[in-house]
Amino acid sequence: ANFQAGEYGRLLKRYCESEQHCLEKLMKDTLRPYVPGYHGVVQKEEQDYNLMDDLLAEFDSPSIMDCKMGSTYLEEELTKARERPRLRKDMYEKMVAVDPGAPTEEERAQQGILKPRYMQWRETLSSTATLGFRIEGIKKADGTCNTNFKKTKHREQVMQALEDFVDGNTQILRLEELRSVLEQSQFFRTHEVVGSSLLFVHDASGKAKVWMIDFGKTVPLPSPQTLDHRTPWMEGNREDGYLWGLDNLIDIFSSML
Ligand code: 4IP
Ligand code: MN
Repeated sequence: ANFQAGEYGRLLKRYCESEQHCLEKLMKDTLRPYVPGYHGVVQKEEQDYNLMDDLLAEFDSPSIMDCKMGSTYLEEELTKARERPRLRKDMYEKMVAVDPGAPTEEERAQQGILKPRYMQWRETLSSTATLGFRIEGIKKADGTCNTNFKKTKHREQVMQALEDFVDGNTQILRLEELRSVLEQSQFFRTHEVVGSSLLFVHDASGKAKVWMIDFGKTVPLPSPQTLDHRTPWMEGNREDGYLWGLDNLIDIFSSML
């Protein structure tokens, strides 16, 4: 597994160098209140971990939702797949399990697909391609867990899942505030943020918070390049659509409440 419980409301996440670098920089950025507190690298049974705050520690039977924001694969993965194409049998199998008709004839013959092809297919199957974000999973206070959102694509379907998660706790979050902090953040301007999620947490007491998590594929841009995170992606521009996705998410939330 990727996680282990730590002490004092902290947890250990399997070490990833990009994530370490991001969290270190984020501790000094205006985004700090929106990311898990970071406490450095620790070793346990020969394995390195990033030590960070357990975001759930301050909640009582929390409901949790993970939304993956913006694009899900790095441009570098496209280049790699072109230079050294590597057929992924595991991804082919995951694709067939969801939609037996999805692979092309060639892919069927190879029983394998390239990673960017799989990632792009996942984006168009879900709401990522049209709304710039997708729901990955929801765990409710009563213990029920739903990770079956691979085909949750249309605005109405997304809204229904969000309504189910919010469960009348309308106070849920201050997403506009997060958006304006993102728009001001030096870190955000200078990084390609891929495969990162927003973690929403609320509990029966009415307490509700949102954090940015998962920085394994968040990488610094060569200076002086910056991103606005809204311009449509074109190969080479490295735009990730993060704020475009957040705009849509805010829009859907506001039409619900
Ligand atoms: C997974 O596909 C996720 O996209 C992972 O992203 C990704 O890991 C996996 O790639 C890919 O197989 P499913 O969600 O459809 O199972 P995340 O870790 O953000 O959930 P990467 O390595 O891109 O972060 P592989 O290459 O690890 O299998
Ligand atoms: Mn990952």
